[in-house]
Amino acid sequence: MERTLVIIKPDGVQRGLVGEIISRLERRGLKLVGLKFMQTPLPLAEQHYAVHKGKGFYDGLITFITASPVVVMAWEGKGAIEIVRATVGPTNPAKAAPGTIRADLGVDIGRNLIHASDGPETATNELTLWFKPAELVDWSRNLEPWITE
Ligand code: D4T
Repeated sequence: MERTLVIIKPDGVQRGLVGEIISRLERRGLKLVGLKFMQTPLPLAEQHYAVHKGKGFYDGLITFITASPVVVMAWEGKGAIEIVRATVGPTNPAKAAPGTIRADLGVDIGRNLIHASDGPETATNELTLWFKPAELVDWSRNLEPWITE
């Protein structure tokens, strides 16, 4: 079953949107398999956003992501990566469709509330970066047949 990394960024935590965001992913039918609340160490932030190093928004992005605690989660489900990306909406909340987390709760690309892995390889790498193996939990939901055929 596919797994993906989701981070509620400092703006989501500061604005008290943790419950709302988790609730939307839960109600979608995805299964939570990892969850922690933490202050992001600078080296971890730099590794996570290494692909953006040198871009105009990079310094601000690193300052932002390390400014305040985040909620880090692993979600599991059939097609979980794509489903989470669609639920979250595109990077810029101003361009996101109503109904997505970023459109409904945000307005600014630099305060877009949430991170979600963008593909299978990224998901694997990011889950390894943010979670120790023992922090990811295998468990069964009795209602699984009512969510996935
Ligand atoms: P993350 O990685 O935060 O889920 O965002 P996305 O996957 O949707 O988008 P991204 O990697 O392209 O951008 C990472 C992060 O940088 C911020 N950003 C991005 C910004 O502040 N200004 C910009 O012009 C861009 C492109 C927002 C998300």
